Amino acid sequence: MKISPADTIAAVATPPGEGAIAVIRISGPDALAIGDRIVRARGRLSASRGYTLHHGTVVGADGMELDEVLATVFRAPRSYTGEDTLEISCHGGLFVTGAVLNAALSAGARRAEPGEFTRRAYLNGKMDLSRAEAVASLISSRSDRAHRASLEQLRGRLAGTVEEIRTALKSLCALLEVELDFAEEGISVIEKTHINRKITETKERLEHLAETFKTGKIYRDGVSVVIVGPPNAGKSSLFNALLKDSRAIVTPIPGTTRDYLEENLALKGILFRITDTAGLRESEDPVESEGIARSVSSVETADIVIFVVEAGSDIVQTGELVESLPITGEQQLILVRNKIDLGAGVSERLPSVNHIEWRGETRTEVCLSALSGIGVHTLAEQLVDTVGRSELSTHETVCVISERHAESLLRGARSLGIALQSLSSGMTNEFVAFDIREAVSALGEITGEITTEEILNSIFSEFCIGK
Ligand SMILES: Nc1nc2c(ncn2[C@@H]2O[C@H](COP(=O)(O)OP(=O)(O)OP(=O)(O)O)[C@@H](O)[C@H]2O)c(=O)[nH]1
Ligand SMILES: [Mg+2]
Repeated sequence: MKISPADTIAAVATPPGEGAIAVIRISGPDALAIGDRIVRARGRLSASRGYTLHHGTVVGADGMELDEVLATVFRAPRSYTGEDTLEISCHGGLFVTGAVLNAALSAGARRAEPGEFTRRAYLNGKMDLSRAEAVASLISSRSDRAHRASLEQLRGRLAGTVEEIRTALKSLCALLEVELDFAEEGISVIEKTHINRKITETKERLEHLAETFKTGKIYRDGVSVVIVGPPNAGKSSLFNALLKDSRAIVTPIPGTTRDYLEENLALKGILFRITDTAGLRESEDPVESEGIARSVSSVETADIVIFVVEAGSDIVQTGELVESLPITGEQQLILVRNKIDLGAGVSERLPSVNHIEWRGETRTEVCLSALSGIGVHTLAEQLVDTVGRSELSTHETVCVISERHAESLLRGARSLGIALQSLSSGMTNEFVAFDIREAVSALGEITGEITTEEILNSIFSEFCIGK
């Protein structure tokens, strides 16, 4: 995508579909002149002050009236993009928004590319890169935590922390370089141990910050939970009970669920993506076999696996079935003993949560009844707890929600690791300063002090059009 500051871009900024209003955004040097051409209002928009609202009628290229609108004038640099901008609020219908956009295009605007408004905001210094990215993650937030983490980033929390670290590293470099001037005279300006401590502390801080991405990823993408187990164990009943909706088909016939079903569930501000799967058994039926293969592969990508069996079922057989699944040490396994209302040998297991030793690991076992609802709430609490345990107990208030940022932080930490090696092997300050500068530039990629066209293209192509 080429940016030419000389051109003016336009797009529908609201989602497609019917709504009370829709907004068409026009930004660039000709935005207000284009406004004059297409909006018949009391005065000329191009002669109006910024932050003014104008009632008018939009006319198409053929002079046909299209809609009655409200147009907001923003004057550079006081707009989202930093350029002259016109936002036209028209009636929210697919046809009418398309017609108003077309009027703007025929009057001289160019159709905006995805994320181009925000890209211009970044290029015009209205926001740093990490805040521009926060705009995209705020829009795609599906849970309270994701929303809060994005908002913090939008408010510059991450950028502030990163800038603070960069500044400290830059002064450290300056110190090292000053000392270099004195070195010939044999004068030492700073203690080597001081430098060592500073670099070590910063390296650890960067690693901690990068670690917060584990939590940030959970906030952003949600937690994937898959419900598996033998046929008829009550997986679909449990899925429905968790969602409080009869979403999946439940029957007494084993092999009812064939394909997997996925639904979102928000618990304590965290998004859980829950999947119900086909019961695991040997099957001759090609349709069922395909369903079972899908159940097994959905286990591979899950964060939490809920393994459901009937309460009275054989422990050894259950163990063997669990062992046959591709569950890794990274994943959490919760064993559910369902149908406790039938009272099949589980009375001693009530109340509902137990911690059991299984092949050297402590696993959680929840006894419940998906049919009556007893213990379902306890399982939901266990899901939230499981995530809580993997949430980090660092002192960092910043939570990194972008993989790109986590990678830059780690790259910075690695360069500082090399700087420490250079220091301990007695290399001259020049070498140490060089490694620190590498860290400074890795961090600069987060805020966009240092960028390449490639980085910008990959970031802004993720945006929707009109943003
Ligand atoms: N008594 C009792 N019956 C239950 C309970 N949970 C499920 N059932 C019954 O068990 C049968 C099977 O339930 P499903 O939820 O379809 O089981 P499933 O594990 O999804 O089965 P497949 O999709 O065939 O693998 C149905 O008749 C349910 O009503 C429970 O807690 N108590
Ligand atoms: Mg089922």
